[in-house]
Amino acid sequence: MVGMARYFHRRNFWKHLPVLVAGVLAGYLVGSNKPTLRQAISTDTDALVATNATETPQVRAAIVALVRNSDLFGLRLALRQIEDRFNHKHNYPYVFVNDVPFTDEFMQGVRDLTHAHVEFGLLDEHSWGIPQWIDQERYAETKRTARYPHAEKDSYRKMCRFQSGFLHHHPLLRDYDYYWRIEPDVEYYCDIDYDPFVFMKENGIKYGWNIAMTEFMSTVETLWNTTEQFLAARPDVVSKRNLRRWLLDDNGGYSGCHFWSNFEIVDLSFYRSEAYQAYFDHLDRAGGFFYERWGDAPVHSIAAAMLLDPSEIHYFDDIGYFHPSVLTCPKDAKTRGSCVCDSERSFVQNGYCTVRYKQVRHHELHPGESLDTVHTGPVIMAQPHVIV
Ligand SMILES: Nc1nc2c(ncn2[C@@H]2O[C@H](COP(=O)(O)OP(=O)(O)OP(=O)(O)O)[C@@H](O)[C@H]2O)c(=O)[nH]1
Ligand SMILES: [Mg+2]
Repeated sequence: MVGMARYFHRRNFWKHLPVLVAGVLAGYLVGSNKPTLRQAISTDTDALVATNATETPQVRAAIVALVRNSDLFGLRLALRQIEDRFNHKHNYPYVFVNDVPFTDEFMQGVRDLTHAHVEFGLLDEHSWGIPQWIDQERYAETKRTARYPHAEKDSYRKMCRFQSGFLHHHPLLRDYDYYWRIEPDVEYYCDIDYDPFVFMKENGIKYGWNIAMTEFMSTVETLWNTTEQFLAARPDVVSKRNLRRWLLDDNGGYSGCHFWSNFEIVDLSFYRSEAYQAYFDHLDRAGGFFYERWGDAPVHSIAAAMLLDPSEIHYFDDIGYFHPSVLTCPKDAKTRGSCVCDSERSFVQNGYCTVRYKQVRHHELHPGESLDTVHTGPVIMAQPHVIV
């Protein structure tokens, strides 16, 4: 509303009035109040309901991040883009949470970039601590000897555990049915001219992703075994149709394939379900968030793959996106449309986990994409993921 009032006060409004009237009239004549077909380049080919962008939130949803005060600049970069590419049309609220109080500078710096409602929250010790059943000596030994990114950090492990099991229960998220996760320094390369929340709701989609790749296997050495114990103990929660085949390699071992959770759009009823909670509790008790360095991305992904029907999972391959070191970009977007990215620079789109996902879901493969030709070795990452 604030934006609208400003617009009316600008001289531009009067200049554009004839065009606006003509547009409204034309829209009325062609029946623009009916849903129009979504202009998507998506190859996720399940039968999907068309959706329309709207000016006010249609779904109880929020854009959410766990962040540090020191992330202000990176978050402002990300926020500017998500506002320009999507949220200025919708005004979905933002929720930011932190393990220490946000500074006034941080809160102001975020609020300066949006008209949407913004809330800032603090975590409790229960959701951010190291549980009392963790053997401190064993954990210290892991931190001392492990050789993978963030191996020595308590905070990174607490972050992964929090995002796996607690973020969706935060009191500030209580009134929301969906969230869209963002992170500092991510970029959005294309206009998003439909509402992914409405799209998910209308199509019964519970988990939306757009980057898939393999995990550093030394961070998840026992994750799959621990999962299998759970699945054996709780066959009642395993989806009859599931993406188990995507999680396993040709030898039946854990492939490490996972959806990157720095971008995920989720129907929170999934994470708040008894099945997901039981899975998280089982993992948490096993201690792998600390004895290894289980990430929220593989945890969310295994849960989505095993507890949801594949039709409840959607690949948002029409959303051009970058998280430091990895990008994804709609095919052929380099020279047309609103995107400013080049899919040829994306190694994940033709990567093993994406192609295998499409194969398992029986998606049409693009020319040149086949499991015989994709890169199957460990993921090659830029700094800071170089292991010394
Ligand atoms: N409040 C708070 N947020 C954190 C902490 N550690 C990480 N985060 C946030 O959690 C999210 C993920 O952290 P990142 O450091 O980006 O983790 P990552 O993307 O797996 O790793 P990088 O590739 O190194 O960026 C980001 O939004 C961070 O701001 C922490 O100790 N406190
Ligand atoms: Mg990150």
